[in-house]
Amino acid sequence: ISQLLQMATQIPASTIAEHASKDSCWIVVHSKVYDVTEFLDEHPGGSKIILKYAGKDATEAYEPIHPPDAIRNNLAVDKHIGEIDPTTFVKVVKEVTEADRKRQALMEARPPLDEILNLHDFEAVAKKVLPEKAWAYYSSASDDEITIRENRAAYQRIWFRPRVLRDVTSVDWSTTILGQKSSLPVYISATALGKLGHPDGELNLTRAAGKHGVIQMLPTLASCSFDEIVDAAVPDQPLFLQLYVNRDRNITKKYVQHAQKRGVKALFITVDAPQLGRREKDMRMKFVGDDAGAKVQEGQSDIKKNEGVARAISSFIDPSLSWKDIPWFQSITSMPIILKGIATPEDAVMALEAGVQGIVLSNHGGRQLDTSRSGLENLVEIVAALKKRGPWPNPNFSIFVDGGVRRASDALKALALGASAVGIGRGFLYAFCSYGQDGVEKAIQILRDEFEMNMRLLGARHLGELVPEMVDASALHSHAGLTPNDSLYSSIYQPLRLAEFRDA
Ligand code: PPY
Repeated sequence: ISQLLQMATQIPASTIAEHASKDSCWIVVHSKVYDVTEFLDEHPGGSKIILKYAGKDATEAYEPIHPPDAIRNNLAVDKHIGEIDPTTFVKVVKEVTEADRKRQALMEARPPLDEILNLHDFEAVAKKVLPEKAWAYYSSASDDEITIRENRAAYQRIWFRPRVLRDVTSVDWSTTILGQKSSLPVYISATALGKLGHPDGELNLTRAAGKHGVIQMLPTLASCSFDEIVDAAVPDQPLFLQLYVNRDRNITKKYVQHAQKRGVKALFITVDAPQLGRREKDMRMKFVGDDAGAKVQEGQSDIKKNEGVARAISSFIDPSLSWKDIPWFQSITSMPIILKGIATPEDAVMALEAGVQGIVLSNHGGRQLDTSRSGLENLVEIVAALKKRGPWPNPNFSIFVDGGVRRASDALKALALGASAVGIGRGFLYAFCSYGQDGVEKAIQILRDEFEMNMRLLGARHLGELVPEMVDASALHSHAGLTPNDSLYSSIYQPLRLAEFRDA
């Protein structure tokens, strides 16, 4: 009741403006007034960025990075001051910059959707139309970005061995993933901060997935709130959840149990990010321009300096997470548990023995440990190790692969080698950044067409007919030839020179 009373209090803009310092800092988000003075030092993105909006409406800056309910949930009720008096409210109109104008013109000049032929096309369009900081955050990978490029290259080292004369009039690429029907052997993998790239954020994915029978894995760090996304799903639309484990296990417990109550079908615990990798494209953004991303960390002496969007908000993730925690997760939920970010047979066997329902062979889209191998390369060794441990395929233990998947042919290679399904993160993200929900629907349609053609040409009428003999993976472990260039190093390396004549 006291909250209702407070929220009913109408506060004139002039009063809010009086609280514009670090000694008393009020901000407005979605017409509500909050006292964030004591929260300033706790803000994962630093205090500077909040102080920029002290005494003002912060909605525009808040929206892309936070779910709508984040402030209400994180701030004690007595800091919810009331509602802004609408008669005094002057909406902060964001200044239209030259970059905004350029982006708008590019949006209008985008290729029509029917000229988009593959998932790479979405990336090319997104690269041009996204705000610089969004592109830097989404596209960046760690260190020299070797692994992100290797993720693609690995698929090129596998060759098909197609079978012929099999009457491929009808082919079927539908499947079940963790017991849930899926029209594709592909799920939408979690990517964070969707509103950096499109005002509807992750909802673009949810709506397209619901319409076409595809499963979406919701990210812990979505821009939309968890409930908003679940509410946008059609009845019985299966959703999975990606989990970053909070240092405060009570927060994690509540989140997981709420997800289960709302019908989420599987929990993918991220295990490859005890600390966030250094994504230098994202970090460089600090030096560009003079607004939020540039100044967030200015003047702070701690580790948040120089960190870009991702690292600035990652401090809640618990680096102490260990195998010992798995029984706890099993005790708080009956959802299937999948460990996302397994990279060795040793850990795959430990996961099996821990009694989880599956693993994702992933290197986090090349964003964590650089020069770690591709999930595809690890798949071959991991399947071999698991085969020694019991029945194969194991109906109670699924292997997924993500990283670098852009074509149905990529997925077919992973499936032939033993994966149950593959995840695509950036491919779908770029589809909605460039064309919203229509883009995602188109991406799904493209994959369908590619599955149909490739399965016919491969002689597999359904996914059960994809066998290891249909691929030649003998070059997979050979990194010579297709190893991606180290482009940063190459551009600064001074070549050796031969002896020169004196007067040359
Ligand atoms: C990533 O950027 O790779 C993520 O997994 C999401 C994220 C975003 C911000 C902080 C921590 C993780």
